[in-house]
Amino acid sequence: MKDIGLVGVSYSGKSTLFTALTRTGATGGRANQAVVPVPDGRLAVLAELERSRQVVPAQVRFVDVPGGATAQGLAALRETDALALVLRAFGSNPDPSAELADVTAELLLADLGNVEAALENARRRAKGRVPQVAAEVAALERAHAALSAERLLRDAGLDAEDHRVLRGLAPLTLKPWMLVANLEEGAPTPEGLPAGTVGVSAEIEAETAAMSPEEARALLVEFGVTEPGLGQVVAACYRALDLITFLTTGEDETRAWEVRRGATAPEAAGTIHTDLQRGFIRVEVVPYDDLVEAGGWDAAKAKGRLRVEGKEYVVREGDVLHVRFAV
Ligand SMILES: Nc1nc2c(ncn2[C@@H]2O[C@H](COP(=O)(O)OP(=O)(O)O)[C@@H](O)[C@H]2O)c(=O)[nH]1
Ligand SMILES: [Mg+2]
Repeated sequence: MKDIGLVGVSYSGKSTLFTALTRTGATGGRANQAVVPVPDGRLAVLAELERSRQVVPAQVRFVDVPGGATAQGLAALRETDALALVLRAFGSNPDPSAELADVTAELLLADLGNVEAALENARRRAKGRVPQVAAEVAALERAHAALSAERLLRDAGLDAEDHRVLRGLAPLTLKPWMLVANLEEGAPTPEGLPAGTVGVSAEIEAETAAMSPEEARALLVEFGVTEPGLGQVVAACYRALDLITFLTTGEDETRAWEVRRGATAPEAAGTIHTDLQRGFIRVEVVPYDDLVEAGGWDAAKAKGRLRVEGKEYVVREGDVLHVRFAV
């Protein structure tokens, strides 16, 4: 499961958004962590076709990092897989674009400080003329140059070797980011923010956290909150991660699984159970759209829409998989 860190200036509504997210079925974890199901319309469709008794969505974990932009807060953010930048678009004189610039500057500065320290250290070690250290220095110099020019590391054109060197530093500007505009109830997402910014009214959504789904919907409608903003936040954060989702379906359950982009069929099988990877023989694949068009797994098979793939197969977004294995 991937971690998404909430980041933003004070009073932008991070903790309020966090409370709202706990409404969507968050369970377990620590007080500042919420495990949230990822909305996926495909699951209900498959479950209906295959008469599944249960639906199990993919999950992401949101972290409301204590300490904000303090060293401790930034260290906690480094451990996450992606950041959700929460921008205040409610209350008096909101200026989410300015906030975005401020937060970006803060994260750039945090990375610059880290890279600078690592670079100094590597330069000292490079005096021993060890070739690996020279490569490390070169990578850190590239990162340093980008950050000094106020460029996010993920936009700096770094190569695989640079990424390898930087991995231990877990730079914040190398992570995928998601922008969330925290809206006045019923107000539209303000103009001027980057494409892909998701709007949500965290406070009203948080107020519904303890309500039944019906009560919650009624209150949201009353406040003119018709867009399912919270679900969009979760879905967009999940999309920002470099993941693909494959599906399994049957009478027991229809389920979404996350796997890194580029994963092979045995690796995907391993996310279901290690036995499935160890004893992997082959996988039966029907892309989701084909399965729905055919009217179910058996119908897809009868119509020749089912493919049998081996160990080299690279799983695609929306593949419905049935792993054949023997242990
Ligand atoms: N009107 C309105 N107020 C909000 C909204 N979200 C948060 N607030 C208020 O803004 C203040 C700061 O929110 P909080 O979540 O503690 O911000 P944080 O510092 O980013 O964690 C609180 O008084 C919230 O009630 C919102 O969507 N609409
Ligand atoms: Mg807070």
